[in-house]
Amino acid sequence: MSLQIQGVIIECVRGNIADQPDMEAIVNAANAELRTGGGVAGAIHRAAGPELEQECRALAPIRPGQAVISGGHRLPNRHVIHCLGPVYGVDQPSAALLASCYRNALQLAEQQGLASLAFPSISTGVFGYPMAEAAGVAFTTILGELARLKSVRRIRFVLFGEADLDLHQKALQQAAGRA
Ligand code: AR6
Repeated sequence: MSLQIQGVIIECVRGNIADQPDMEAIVNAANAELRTGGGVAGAIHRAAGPELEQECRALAPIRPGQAVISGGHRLPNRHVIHCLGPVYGVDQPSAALLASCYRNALQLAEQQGLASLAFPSISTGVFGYPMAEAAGVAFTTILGELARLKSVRRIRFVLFGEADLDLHQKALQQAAGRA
């Protein structure tokens, strides 16, 4: 599914965030140390190779809501934008911190003049954020930033499962209806 809003294509697809060769940057659901891990971080670091962790050492640690940018190394993408999402119910206020991940990631992409970036559903795995709530925060935040975007023209959400994809498509439609 794909919508064009204020000149920006926003799409939801099912797949692996580490396998998005047509995107200039992908976003990592990182840990504070920017090391490899489970889920998204594991998939990205495995595909990028050990050079990614090496580069990230100088950028870590980061705080919940923050984002930093690195090269893509062996990934097909020029950059990886690493976001530390909030641990649900622990890093408070969770919604504001999650929103700031999306805002900061978009800002870094703009600073680099990137045209496309792909997000996973930050915080909804190990960090326990209920996915419907997280998707609402993600799309409301992104739609709120669209007017400020100059270089970013395509934003993709990459979801692992069919149910996750379905939920994101509904959340996007809902947020777009309100915008
Ligand atoms: N592609 C797309 N989505 C994925 C993939 C993938 N390859 N793998 C998992 N997901 P998580 P978090 C989904 O746990 O909650 C890590 O170990 C997954 O189903 O990767 O922000 C780090 O080291 C879920 O919906 O990120 C941190 O310590 C979503 O992506 C911690 O986990 C995010 O799951 C970060 O936790």
